[in-house]
Amino acid sequence: MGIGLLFFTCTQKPKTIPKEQQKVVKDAVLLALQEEIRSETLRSWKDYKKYAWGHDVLLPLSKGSFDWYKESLGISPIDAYSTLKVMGLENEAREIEQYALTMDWDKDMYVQVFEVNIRILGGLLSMYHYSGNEAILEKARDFGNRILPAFNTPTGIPTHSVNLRTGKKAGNLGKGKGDIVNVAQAATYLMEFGILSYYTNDSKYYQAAKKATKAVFERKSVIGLPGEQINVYTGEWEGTQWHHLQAGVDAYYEYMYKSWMIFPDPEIKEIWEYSIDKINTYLLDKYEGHHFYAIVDMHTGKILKRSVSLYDAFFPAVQAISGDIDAAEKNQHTWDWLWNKYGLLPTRYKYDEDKVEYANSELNPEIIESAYYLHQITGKEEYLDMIKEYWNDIKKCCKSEVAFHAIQDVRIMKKKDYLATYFFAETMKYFYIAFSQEEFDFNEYIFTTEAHTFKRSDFDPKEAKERLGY
Ligand code: DMJ
Repeated sequence: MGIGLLFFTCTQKPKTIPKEQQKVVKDAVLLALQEEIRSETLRSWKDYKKYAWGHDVLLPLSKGSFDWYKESLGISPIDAYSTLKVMGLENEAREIEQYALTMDWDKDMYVQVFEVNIRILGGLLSMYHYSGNEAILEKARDFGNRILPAFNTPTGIPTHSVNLRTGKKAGNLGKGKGDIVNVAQAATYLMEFGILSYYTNDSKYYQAAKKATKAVFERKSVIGLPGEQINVYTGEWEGTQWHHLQAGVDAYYEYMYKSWMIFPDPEIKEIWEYSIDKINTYLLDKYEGHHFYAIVDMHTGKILKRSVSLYDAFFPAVQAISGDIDAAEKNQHTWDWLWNKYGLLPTRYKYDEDKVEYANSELNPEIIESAYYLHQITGKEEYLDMIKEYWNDIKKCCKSEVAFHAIQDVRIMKKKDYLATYFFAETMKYFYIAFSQEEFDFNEYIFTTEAHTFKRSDFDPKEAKERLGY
């Protein structure tokens, strides 16, 4: 301890920094973090362009690229657009807009309806939202029309895949065996399809999405829970008879609440109110001081497996925005506890055995997203501190010479050669807006499950009722 400090400590009351100056100090820290996120995003984006331009995914360790299907759908750029726009990276965003205009969706390829809806349709709609470019809206409409035939099934639940050229549907079980999709694949369309209906003044998209959501909801068990996997032709629950709010179900619940925030369809609100009550009754598992949401039997509500996946960390955000702050905070603290145990979240963790079931971690955004919502809604500094810590850990474990990389095993921080497209769409966006101050007003925006950004005020509730037809 220096003499000056000793003297100070013993003889004077510690000086309190005046309020005004405190704000300046805090702002400077946030400003620096925000700038760091922006420059790391730009660095990663330049790396994508250098090594993977025109392809779906950047492989950062091998400095290569990867396409989901036989031809690229430009998933990384379309996913990245709204984030670059939020960060004010105008030249980069404009370049993607030009690129999207060159995309021809007339491809003889089967694509996964759920994945391309949240990434491509959502990305294009957000691009239209920001640019006002009608040709981009046409690209979105064309894409929407090409995946819409998937919904033409006896239940109204879309098939797993659809051919972009022919509209032919394909299951994931092979010829003649039917088609089973999980609940998220069945019913995560209300936002993108609702927004497409709003912008095109054609209700058919929202109506298809709503029919699919209702088809899942109406097949709930006697205790009011849906299952996990459903046959789109027969409407029968297949496989495990499990229910949970993890990967494979997650965004079904997310869209029930969030879509209602911009398109106040009373039927969807009713479904949400019914469903959240069942989640709280059956899935919430208070276990050794933590609030987990377990895997339960859809018919009895009995807990079958005490295991969580990192995707479930989306839920505190939905709890917070729908008004259950207490539940949201307890849930977020559980996730934060798990993060601190490993320094990142493992994909699956069995909490009654303290066992990592799937050790990979792929720069997923959910825990950051929920901390951001909680910081905005409660104003509590602890959530901002969590986000700072997540950023430091990601920097420490995942920053590469080329962009960032995923992790194969969080227990030994073994690297994985992959940079998921949502890193651009979601992860860096949530960090950036969490560290931003006046420039980004949380209350003005709504985010899709892929964090594509829309101003709430863009959607007039009266117009929405007309255009979406509810
Ligand atoms: C994203 O692609 C979407 O948020 C999806 O709904 C599930 N989670 C991934 C990222 O983890």
